[in-house]
Amino acid sequence: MSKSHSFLALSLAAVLAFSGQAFAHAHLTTSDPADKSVVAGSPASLELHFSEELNIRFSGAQITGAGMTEIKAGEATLADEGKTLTVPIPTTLDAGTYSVEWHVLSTDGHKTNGRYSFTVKP
Ligand SMILES: [Cu+2]
Repeated sequence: MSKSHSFLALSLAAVLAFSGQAFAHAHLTTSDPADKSVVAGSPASLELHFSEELNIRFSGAQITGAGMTEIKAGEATLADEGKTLTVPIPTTLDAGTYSVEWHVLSTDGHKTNGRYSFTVKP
């Protein structure tokens, strides 16, 4: 490979890496309850706001309470042009810390996942 060719290859790789970060995957931008927040009372639902439109068939969130107890959530729906994932919480959450593990498929075909937590005040 000549010098100019390897430079071109490097530039292309840099451009791809940058565009991948900027446009590609659905990133969690904000949520309600927010990460590490303390809320008064049990939330009726989770709202997760993403940077990209999601495919609902392959997107969801799992809520886990103290002692790894699984919280049964309702059926997730999309709003806000497919960028907001709403997960109903039909049960009343006791005081304590809950973790939310989300996984989504954006409409560009990329999967992302993550985790955050919030606390329900006694
Ligand atoms: Cu992507």
